[in-house]
Amino acid sequence: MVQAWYMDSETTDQRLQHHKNPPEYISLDDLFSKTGVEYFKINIDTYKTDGVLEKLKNERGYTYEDEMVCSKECLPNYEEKIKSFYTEHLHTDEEIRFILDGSGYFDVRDGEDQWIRIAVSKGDMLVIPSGIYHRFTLDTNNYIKAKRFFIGEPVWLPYNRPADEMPCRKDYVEKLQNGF
Ligand code: KMT
Ligand code: NI
Repeated sequence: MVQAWYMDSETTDQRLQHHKNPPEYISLDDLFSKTGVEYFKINIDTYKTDGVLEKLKNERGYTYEDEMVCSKECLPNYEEKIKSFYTEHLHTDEEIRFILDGSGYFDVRDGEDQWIRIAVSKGDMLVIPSGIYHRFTLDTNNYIKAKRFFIGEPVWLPYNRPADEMPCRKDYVEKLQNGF
């Protein structure tokens, strides 16, 4: 079961859990209503034939997909990449990730600017909305393999915070205020 929780503000290793004391979990329903982040459970053993992922892709118009592996061995410029993933940023499009293997943390800001940490592993699919401030880190397993999806030609460009004047950010803030 995927878990999400509010983070502490300790500056220790980003790969640790960073629970508050005591831990403060957030349900997937609350995660969606507070941030617009969507979660889908995909059966890792049957997804190639069961039609669930195919239906999602068709409904949402995901026309592009590729796979990425994050580990010391597989990623060129590993340390630099990891640093840029963990720098708070937003995108002009959704960030869609389906975890095939390994694990990691996606951190997203809620409407009160608090970090929520989402622990993803095999079979978890996340849709992080355009315009939300977020970041990614590996956990202490130091390994994740994920499919990335995109509507049309992929644009992976991160815009580091502050990016408050960008139209996608303004659209997102409006949705935060009016509901997703
Ligand atoms: C991103 O954009 O932050 C990433 O792709 C991180 C790795 S995907 C599991
Ligand atoms: Ni991103």
